[in-house]
Amino acid sequence: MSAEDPATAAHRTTEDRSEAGEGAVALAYPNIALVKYWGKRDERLVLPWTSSLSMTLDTFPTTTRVRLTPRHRQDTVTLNGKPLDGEPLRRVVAFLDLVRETSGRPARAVVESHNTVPTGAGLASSASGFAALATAACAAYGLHLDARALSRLARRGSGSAARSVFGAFAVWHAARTGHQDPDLDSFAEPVPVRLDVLDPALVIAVVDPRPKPVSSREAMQHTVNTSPLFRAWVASSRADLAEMRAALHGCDLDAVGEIAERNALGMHAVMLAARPAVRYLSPASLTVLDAVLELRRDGVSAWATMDAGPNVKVLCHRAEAGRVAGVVRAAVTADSVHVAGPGPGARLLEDSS
Ligand code: 2P0
Repeated sequence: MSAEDPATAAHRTTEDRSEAGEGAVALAYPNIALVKYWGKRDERLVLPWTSSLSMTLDTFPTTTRVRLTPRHRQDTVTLNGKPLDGEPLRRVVAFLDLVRETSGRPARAVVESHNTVPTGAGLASSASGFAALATAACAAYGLHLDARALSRLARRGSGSAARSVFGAFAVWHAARTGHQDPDLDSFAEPVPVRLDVLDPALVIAVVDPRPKPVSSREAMQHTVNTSPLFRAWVASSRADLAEMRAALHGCDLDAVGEIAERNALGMHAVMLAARPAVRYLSPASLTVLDAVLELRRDGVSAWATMDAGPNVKVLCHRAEAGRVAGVVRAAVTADSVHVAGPGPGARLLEDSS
């Protein structure tokens, strides 16, 4: 086996390249919402009822390669080396169809994605997954989008992916300006925060890494359709977002944590009121919540948030993350406890061969 001479590679023609497969590789990180997204007003366009705000992490990235294969009649998608099928495959193919329609290039693709986070366990794997896919697919299909347009596109794959296009803190607008085309009006953008002053960390307690029994997509629509508390959730979420922005602007971690914790508990309350109830929290989740309460009683700024799964993320100061992780680890037989800080937005990697 001999490596290709770089000079030869540089002189390959466009035709040669498309035979070999034009491609791109992208990296994106998950995000954890401090003001949650739970409920769509338009399922096809993935338009949410409420705006949400999150922190993109610096751990658990997804790397995705997209290679065009004009001679193939179908897309091929693998996740961690295993072929996707069923609903997960359908979602990726529908997303690629959207990219094909927008770019005017009908070629099918081979998608290879690698997640470093447990998939489907409420640890935001679809956020990093679709942010990486959107970034790589745009490059592979020659679509030049600015970050806002890229976040709009990523949104169509998975709502929370719109936020992972950006690093650190980002807000995803349900509707930014009341523009007559709601698709154009719902995108994410960065929320400027003085990270050195806020000094945030999330201690992630993986109490159960197994995929959730009900997908968040299904669970949130069931909540919209049946929970009598849903209207109240929409109203309280709007108020939480306004207060969260002020707390972030003031670099007030206690206020950020207090709003995040009540917002997460409110989301779970709305789910619990659905008929039948959607219950993601487990006894271990509640044990971690008790430990967090105990930490606060001891004067540690620690606040919990939970997504569509039993795992708990504890917001605290980076300087205290080791202590918080120790307390959480002692409280539950957590599979693993990780400390994450604010991470970067989605980006293309150099190796785009
Ligand atoms: C969030 N979650 O704001 C909320 C909190 C889970 C709980 O966004 O249907 O995978 O693909 O738009 O983005 C999970 O929902 O749902 C989610 P779809 P997604 O992070």
